[in-house]
Amino acid sequence: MAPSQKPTSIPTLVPTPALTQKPTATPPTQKPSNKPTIPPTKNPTNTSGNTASYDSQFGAPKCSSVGSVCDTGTLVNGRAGLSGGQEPNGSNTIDTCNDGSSGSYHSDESIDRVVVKTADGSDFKAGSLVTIDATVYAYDDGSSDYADFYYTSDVNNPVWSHIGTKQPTGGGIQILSSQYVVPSGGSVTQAVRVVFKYVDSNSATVACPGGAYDDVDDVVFTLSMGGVVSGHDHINVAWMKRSIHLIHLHRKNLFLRIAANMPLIADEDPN
Ligand SMILES: [Ca+2]
Ligand SMILES: [Ca+2]
Ligand SMILES: [Ca+2]
Repeated sequence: MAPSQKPTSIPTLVPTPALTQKPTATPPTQKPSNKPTIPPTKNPTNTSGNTASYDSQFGAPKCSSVGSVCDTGTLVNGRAGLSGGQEPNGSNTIDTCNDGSSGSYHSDESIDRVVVKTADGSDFKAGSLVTIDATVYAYDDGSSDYADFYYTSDVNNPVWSHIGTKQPTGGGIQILSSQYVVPSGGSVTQAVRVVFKYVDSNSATVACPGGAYDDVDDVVFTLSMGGVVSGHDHINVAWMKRSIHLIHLHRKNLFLRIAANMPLIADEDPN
């Protein structure tokens, strides 16, 4: 049978609008349970991944609990005074060093994130090999920018030791890394510093260069104090307590036998 109408020679320009019918699927019928599921545990069992929080006493991000990682997250994003990218709590330095305030966010230099972590995944302690990853924004093609890495083992009176200097291989977001070994004999809190600087005529490698495009960000983290928390030491303490208890029992047994005028028996099990 032939169609009654001739198709039009000009197709319509606009497709028909979307379907107007409601979906036919049945709506959810179940009532939610009265009792919620088991509440979450109070403390996460894996404490190794720490996100830093701003410490107003130090003026910088700090990881207060012991772990193998200390991550600033977004706490150091941008630079103090930077147009469009004001660093929260800038300058984020544990001393009086200040950021430069020239330029604009993600056109000029900034350190946006710093992650400090042990190379072997164990908790921070004296002797740990530590990796510092600095996420930076490099100006232009990055060829005029340098990242200087520092550490201090005295956060209350910081003297910064230079670890190394890295240059970005391109412009924009880059991750620059350096490693150092946590010295022994320092305090339970330690700190690292990243300086990201625009190199001009006076750009010495100093812990606070003070250039107009320079960003300085510190991270404070906490060491595990060895002897107190390791599993072996718990076992040793338990073993020593039991040994002392057994010696006391032996002595008591000995005195009782002497008092009762009984023969002394060597190596008797006091239990
Ligand atoms: Ca800063
Ligand atoms: Ca400061
Ligand atoms: Ca920064």
